[in-house]
Formats: sequence, structure tokens, C-alpha cells
Amino acid sequence: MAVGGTRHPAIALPADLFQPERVNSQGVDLDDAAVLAATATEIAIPAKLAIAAGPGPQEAVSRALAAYPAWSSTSLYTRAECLDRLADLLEENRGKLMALAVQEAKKTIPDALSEVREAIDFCRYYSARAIADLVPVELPGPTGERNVLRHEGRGVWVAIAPWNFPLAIFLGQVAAALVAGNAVVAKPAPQTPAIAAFAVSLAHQAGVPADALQLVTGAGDVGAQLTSDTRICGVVFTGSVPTAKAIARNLLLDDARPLVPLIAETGGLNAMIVDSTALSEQVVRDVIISGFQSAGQRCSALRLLLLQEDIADHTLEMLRGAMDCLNVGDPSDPATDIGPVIDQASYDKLMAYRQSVKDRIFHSVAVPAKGLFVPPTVIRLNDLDQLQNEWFGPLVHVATWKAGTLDATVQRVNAKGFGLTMGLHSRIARSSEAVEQMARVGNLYINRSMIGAVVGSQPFGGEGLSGTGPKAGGPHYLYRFCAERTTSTDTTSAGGNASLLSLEDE
Ligand code: UN1
Repeated sequence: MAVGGTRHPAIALPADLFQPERVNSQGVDLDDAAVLAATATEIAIPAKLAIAAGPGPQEAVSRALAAYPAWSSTSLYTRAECLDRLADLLEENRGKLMALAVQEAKKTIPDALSEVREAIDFCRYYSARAIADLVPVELPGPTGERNVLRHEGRGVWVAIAPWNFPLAIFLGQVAAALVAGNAVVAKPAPQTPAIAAFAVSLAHQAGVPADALQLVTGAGDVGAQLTSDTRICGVVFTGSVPTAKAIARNLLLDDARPLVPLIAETGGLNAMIVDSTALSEQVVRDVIISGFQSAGQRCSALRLLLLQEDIADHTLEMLRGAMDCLNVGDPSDPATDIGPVIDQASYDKLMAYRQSVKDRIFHSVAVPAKGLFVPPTVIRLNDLDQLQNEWFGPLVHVATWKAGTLDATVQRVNAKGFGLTMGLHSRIARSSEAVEQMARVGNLYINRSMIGAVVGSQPFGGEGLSGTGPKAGGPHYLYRFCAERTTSTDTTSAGGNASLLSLEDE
């Protein structure tokens, strides 16, 4: 990050703007400067990207089904220990994992570090929650009856992960399903198979039986085969809305098939609403982080900036200056703030759209001529309803709203049907309370950036077109992977209490 802009030196961005975001990472070395310096050297060593061919989709489900009974009857504590060991192995292999994240997913070095740390957080968090939450509980009831609620594995889950968090979301899904007592067939995004393959090998090394966690690589056709397999017990998916709907249809196609859950986390058309009391420097910083970090390739990213009319020109001028301080380039260069987009198809789509709205471009950042670099761009809208699609890249749309129309503005954002993140910048308590009441989103961020949900503190996930819940990294996530079984026993009937084991004996 170049500190200070040539045009607007007064709004210099902090040099560490795009440093790794906040994560829990209990017990992990948080000396970012040291980690980043060390890793920049390691990343120079090309990681081996080849992965061994695994079983096909059907064979993987068969093997996972065969492994399921033994794994589900392995003690909860043993399963949780596997996750803790996996977290340790991720930490030990941090450099290699970061190199893979940079090479395959084109992450910048700070983003790659956040990625590994978030994966570690998911493993440790789900391990701790499993031990706390998945033990059998005796529920109060009428005298002479004993009611026990158990949480057990359901069977074989299919986990389908995205390329934008190829380690953290991939392992988050896998870890949750495994610790709840399920076997898993995991399909990474076609763009990022190697980091997934390495993560799976670490999980096996950590004690997860090989057949209880199978990796199947491939594109959408492989995903369709997996989700059409009537032997699976559920699907956990992060990706696009159309793919989530296709999966939901697959799960209903066969009349004879049992009803199985789909946990989907999909897109967002995320707005940040800024009123005239907001602190301009903070707004500009948070727009840059929310809209452009990770080249805007996060479902949480800012897509729609809604500025109160009175402050729009001033805020946009400041934003223009701040954008000029950004370095777009090679993600393995520690000086880079924003790297390329994931692949040619994504580049072509974003650039074609950008060309179609070129008359409304307010400002964009200079990028290297060669490579898949989409210029971080601010695009004006005549009206906030003009934006109806999620553009998965560094494109922020901006519209204005008039004083006195905050409620109506939130309602119009709600009406788009997505419900993932929303931001509000305001120093009026009544406004933040009103937005908190009205916003139909999973994650509302007030006077801060809209990305970087922290595992365990900021459970992440949306509603409406944005997902089904429950939220990843939250206290209710594991339950969805479980079968809930209630046993009610008449303790007064023949045999009496004496023949019944206490909970502790089971
Ligand atoms: C996604 O892009 O699919 O809050 C999820 C964040 C990330 C989650 C993004 N932890 O930005």
C-alpha cells in the first residue's frame, strides 16, 4: 500500500490496511510481521500442485457409507481430538498452505494467512462446541418418565466448497460434519483441488479414517452426481444461488428418496448505508476494505454503496484519492494489496459488464496490462434499483438517498431478496437501532467494514437468496449435521429404575 495519494495526500490510508483480518486462532503465533516476512520467502518455492486421482463419486459414497458406522460410534471426544490435531497440523504446515492459497486461489499473502488461520479457528471452534453441545442431555419431564436427547451422526454428507475460501470454508464444512459423527465426501471447487487434497491428507494424518473423509474432484457434473446419489444424508454447500437451487432440485428428484437437509450459503447484494453523521475517513477505509480486499471475491463484499445525498460528492472525492493508493498486482508480492480475479471466465464476465456500464464509471484503479486484473472500480447508479445482480469482483456501485428516507432505503435493499451482509455508517443511535430492526440480513456491520466475520464471535451466513442457515462459526451450526433422537422411558414400568443405566454409564 502506497501511503499517501498524489492527488489527495490528506487521506492517506494506513500502511497495514489489508493486513490479515481478525481471527480467534487461540494459541497461534499472531506476530503478523514475522509470519508474513517468513512466508514471503516460502512462497517463492513452487508448491507441487499435482494431486492423485481419487475414487469417482459413486465409489466415494460407497466407501464413506462403509466407514460411517465405525466413525459415528467413535467417541465424541476422539472425534473432537482429531479436529484439534488437524488444527495443529494446519499451523505446522502454514507456509505450504499459504503457498497453495496464493498459487491456486491467487490470494494475496495477508489473505492467505487469514485463510489458514480461519481454517484453524473452524477446527478448534467446532471441536470445543461438539464437546460442549453434542453430549446426551436429560430433559425435564413428568415424574416416572426419563427423557433423553441425543445428537448423533446422520450418515454421509456431501460437502461442496467454493474457490474463494478453498481451505477455510472447505475445512469448516468438513470439520463440522465429521465431528458430529458423519462420514463426508468433499468436493472442492475445480479451481482449487490441490489445497483441498493437502488439507484432506492432513485430516487423515490427524486421525480421521481414510474412508470417512473422501475427496472427489471435478466440476459441476461431479457435484450433480454426488447430490443425486440417494444414499447421502445431506449436502453442505457454499457457492452461487443457481447452483444451490440445482442442488435443492436434485435432492427432491427421486420420489423414493428420504428427505435430507441442504445447508447453503450463497450470494449477496450487500449494501453499505452511509448517513451525513458518519466519519468520512472511516467510511472511505471501510469501503476500500469491504469492496476491494480479496478483489471483491467474497460473498460478504460490499456491492452497493448508498450515500446520503449531502455527503456523496465529498465522500466520493475522498474515495477516489484513497483508491489511487492501492497496489494491484502479483499476489505473491508482499507489496500487493489486490491480486487478479480467479480465472479467465470470471475476468471476461466482469470486464464485459464493466464495459457495458463504462459511461457510469466514477473512478477505477490502474492495473498491470498483463494478467487477470480487473480494475477496482466505482460505478454510479441512477437509482439503487438499477443493480439487481451480484458481480463477484472489485466493482462497487454507488447511489444516493435523501435525508429522511433511511427506512425506505433499507426496505428497498431488503426487497432485492438477498440477505447476507449490510453495513451502516452513522453516529445516530436511533438510526442504528432502526436499521438493526429492519435489515433482513444475516450479518449487520455498524461503523466498520463488512467482511472478515470472526469464527465463534460473528457467526456468518444469510437468509433469503443468500442462504438457509444455520450460520457457520456459530453455536447452532453443528446441530444441523446431527440426527436428533429423543428416548422417552417409563421408569415406573416392569423392571423399574434398577434395570436402567444412568447417563454416565452409557
Ligand atoms: C464467502 O465469501 O463465501 O466474512 C464467505 C467474510 C468471510 C466469509 C466470506 N469470513 O468475509
